[in-house]
Amino acid sequence: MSNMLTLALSKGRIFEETLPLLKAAGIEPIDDPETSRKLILDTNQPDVRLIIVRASDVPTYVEYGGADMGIAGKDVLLEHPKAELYEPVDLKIACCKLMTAGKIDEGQIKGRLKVATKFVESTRRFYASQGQQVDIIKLYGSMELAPLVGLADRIVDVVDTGNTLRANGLVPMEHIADISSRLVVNKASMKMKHARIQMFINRVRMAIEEQ
Ligand code: PRT
Ligand code: MG
Repeated sequence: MSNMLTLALSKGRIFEETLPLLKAAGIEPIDDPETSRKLILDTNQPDVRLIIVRASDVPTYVEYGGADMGIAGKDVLLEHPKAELYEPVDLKIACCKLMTAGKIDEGQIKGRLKVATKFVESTRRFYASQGQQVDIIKLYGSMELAPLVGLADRIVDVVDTGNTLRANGLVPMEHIADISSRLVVNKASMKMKHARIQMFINRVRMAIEEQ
């Protein structure tokens, strides 16, 4: 299906915030991923389809050609530093900050800092840039729990309102990076389907400027 254009994205906030941009590019999904169990969504354009994947799998699908394009948070892309991808557009959606956080009353930390996170690459680079040696503990979710039960001293996570940290007695500490979602494109697709992808990029860029 070489004339098919496939866009990979995750459901939830990225899907919701991408819909208006897709609409501006003339693309409207026929199924709703929140109610449908389908992982391949047809659109009003017979040669454009959406695939629904885990947020952290988007770079993998796009790099290896399972999708021509994808939408992924910069936090996710930073965990794939060697991925062979083009990243032509900052969509300025699903914005948040990558931060360190710890307990409000953490007191003196003895020995080497233990940091729990699913963002191992960004965490390693951040503390290396500070010249600080830390032990990184890889988790897949609910990072806020780690300091509360003594698994780690600090966490690195994305923060939006800060409500989740506050609800768990944690405070944001250091700012690591501003995060937003990016359009990523497979390198071979960019050559083979150049006109259509460039048209999509242009329409999405115009929609972002109008927002
Ligand atoms: O669930 P899964 O493991 O598949 O992936 P995911 O949880 O990363 O996906 P999803 O859909 O939750 O997030 C997709 C992308 O949205 C992320 O990669 C970020 O780029 C972006 N984004 C923007 C966020 C947030 N804001 C955000 N607040 N991703 C997650 N959060 C979580 C955060 O981890 C914490 O648990 O929301 C909580 C904090 O929110 P506040 O408002 O309480 O600070
Ligand atoms: Mg999630």
